Amino acid sequence: MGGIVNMSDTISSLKESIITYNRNLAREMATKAIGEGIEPNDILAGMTETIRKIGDDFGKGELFLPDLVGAASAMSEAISVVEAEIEKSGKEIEKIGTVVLGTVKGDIHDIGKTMVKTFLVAENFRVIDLGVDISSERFIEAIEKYNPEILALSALLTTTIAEQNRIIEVLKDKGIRDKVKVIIGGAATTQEFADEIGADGYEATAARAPRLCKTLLGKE
Ligand code: B12
Repeated sequence: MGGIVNMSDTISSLKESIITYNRNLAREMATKAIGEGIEPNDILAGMTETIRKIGDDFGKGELFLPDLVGAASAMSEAISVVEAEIEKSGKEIEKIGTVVLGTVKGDIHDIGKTMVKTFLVAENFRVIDLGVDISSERFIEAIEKYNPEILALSALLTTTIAEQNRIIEVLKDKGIRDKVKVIIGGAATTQEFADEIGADGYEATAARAPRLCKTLLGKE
């Protein structure tokens, strides 16, 4: 009984830490939530709801860029705790496949992308996370180096989704389009856009990325 009360208390405090840009509290509450056995999925979902609300308020002109930076920084801190926990419990079993992941050029949003990594690692994929603002050249280099089955591209801005399209075009030009399955995601993308640019897959949430990857690899 107490568990349920604590659980919602901890998640509330975690959300509060994002609203108040309190990195220390974010770290502390994420650690506590894990200690209480709350599923990573639920921890991440709670924080996602909060940061989206902050984004909406920013969109309405009620909050400003430093607010987004502060909230994102607290959220990143909490995600790193969740990720470390997942890696710690990661079993040394054979990986399902390799995914090269990054946020496209011109775009520095990394929270959603990092969540995709977290869920994929939890489901036993090897993930090469290139980071943010990644040019098509760097994606190509990574494909040559790591030989991944999947290339995962994140984009949050209506201006940077064009870069997802461009990367697919570059893969075609280089004659390596058939070497990798390309999946896309991020707030500015849709299934329609994925179809339009000829991506192999799209998902609206990070939690569903592993299932998408397994399906594309015929492993489910
Ligand atoms: C935090 C934030 C920032 C932070 C980012 C910090 C960081 N470390 O990431 C900072 C302050 C740096 C920032 C900057 C800017 N931002 Co900003 N930002 C946001 C905000 C509030 C939250 C984004 C976020 O982290 N969401 C939470 C995560 C979990 O969600 P997500 O990224 O969508 O990812 C989920 C799914 O999409 C999916 N997913 C993500 N990637 C992938 C990939 C694959 C392959 C798959 C399968 C799934 C998947 O999984 C995730 C979880 O389920 C959004 C608002 C919003 N509603 O999204 C605005 C928002 C995206 N930003 C916006 C803008 C305008 C900007 C700036 C241009 C502001 C400015 N004037 O300078 C700059 C651009 C900088 C740049 N060049 O990239 C606009 C975009 C508008 C548009 N239509 O293009 C938004 C929508 C805010 C708004 N309402 O106006 N931003």
